[in-house]
Amino acid sequence: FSTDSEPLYYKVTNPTLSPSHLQDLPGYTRSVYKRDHAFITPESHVFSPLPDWINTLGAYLISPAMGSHFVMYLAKMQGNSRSGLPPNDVERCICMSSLSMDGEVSKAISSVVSFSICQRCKDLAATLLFNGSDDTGEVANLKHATCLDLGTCTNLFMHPSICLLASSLDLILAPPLNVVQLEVDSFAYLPPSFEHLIASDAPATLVIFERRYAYLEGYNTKLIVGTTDAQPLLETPGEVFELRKLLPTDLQYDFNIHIMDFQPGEFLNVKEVHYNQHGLLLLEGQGIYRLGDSWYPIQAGDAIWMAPFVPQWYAALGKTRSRYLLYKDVNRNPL
Ligand code: UGY
Ligand code: MN
Repeated sequence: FSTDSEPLYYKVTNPTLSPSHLQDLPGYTRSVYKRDHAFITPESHVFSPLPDWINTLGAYLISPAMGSHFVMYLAKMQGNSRSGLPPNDVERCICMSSLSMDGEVSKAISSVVSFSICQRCKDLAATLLFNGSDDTGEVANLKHATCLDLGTCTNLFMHPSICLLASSLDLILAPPLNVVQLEVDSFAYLPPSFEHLIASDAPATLVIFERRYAYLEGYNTKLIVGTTDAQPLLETPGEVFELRKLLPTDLQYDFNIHIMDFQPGEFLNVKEVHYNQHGLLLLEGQGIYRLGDSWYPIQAGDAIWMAPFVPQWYAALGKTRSRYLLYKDVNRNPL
C-alpha cells in the first residue's frame, strides 16, 4: 500500500496529461536539436541583448550554426528601444507579433509600427531629388546619420509604439508622405544594405528573418510594407490549406515568407522532401509536425528549423485554426 495520501500506482490511472504541468517538471523540455531539423519550444528560449540594438533582447531560434543560410530570431523590444542594422548585403524581414513570454500569441493589438520621416529627412530627400542625384530613379539611400537619433524625428511621430524610419525616396514620395502605420500582423521587408531604424517606445516582440542576399545581375529588391490580411489567397493545387505570401514571387526575391492556415483535421497532402530550407513559427493552433522519422506535438509559439530534404508533414488538430509563418528560399539555382 502507499504511505502517500494517494493510492498505490495512482498515476497509472490518473496520469498528468496537461502540457502546462510538464513544463514545470525539472529538466523537461520538448525542444529537440538534430542534424536535419530542430524543434524549439518557448521554455528553451534564451534571451540576451542584441548587438547594436538598444533596450532589446533577442533569442536566435535558427542560425547558420545549425546549417541554415539564414537567421530567425525573436526581438523583444522592451520600450524606448531601437534596432541595429544587419550587416552589409543582408536583407531583413520583420513580422510584427505580440508573442508573449509564455508562447501564446495574443490577438490583441498591443503595438503599432509606423514609418516616420522627419522634416529634415524630407527636405534632404527633396534636395537630392531635384538636384538629380538619383539618376537611376531607383531607391536612393540617404545619408542622415543625425536622424538615426530619434530625437530629431519626434515632431512627426504619431504615438506609435514602434516607428520605423526609412531613408527611401520611394517611401518619401509615396502618399501619405510621412507616416505609414503598421499594426500587429504587419510586416516589412528591408532590402540588403538598406538604412533603417525600428524604434519602439512600448514593449513589443518582432519575429525577424535575415539572410545574405543572393544578388542577380540587373535586379534589385524594394522596400515592402504590408499586412498579412491584404495578401491574396493563392492557389494550392492538390492541397487544402490556405496560402498567402508576404513577398512578391518575382525573381529578385531570394526567399519568401508563406502564411499557411489549416482548419482542425486538415493536413499536408504532399509528404514534402525538397531542396529548400524552412524556418517556421506556429502562430496559432495545435497539431502534429513530422520531421524525418520524428513526430512532434506542436502548439502556438513553437519554432522549427528544417534543413534541405528533411521529410516534412503537418496535420492540424485541436479545436481552432492553425496558422504558421514559414521562411522558404526560392528563385535561385541550388548549384
Ligand atoms: O511550400 C512549402 O514548402 C511548404 N508547404 N512546406 C511546409 O509547410 N512544410
Ligand atoms: Mn516545405
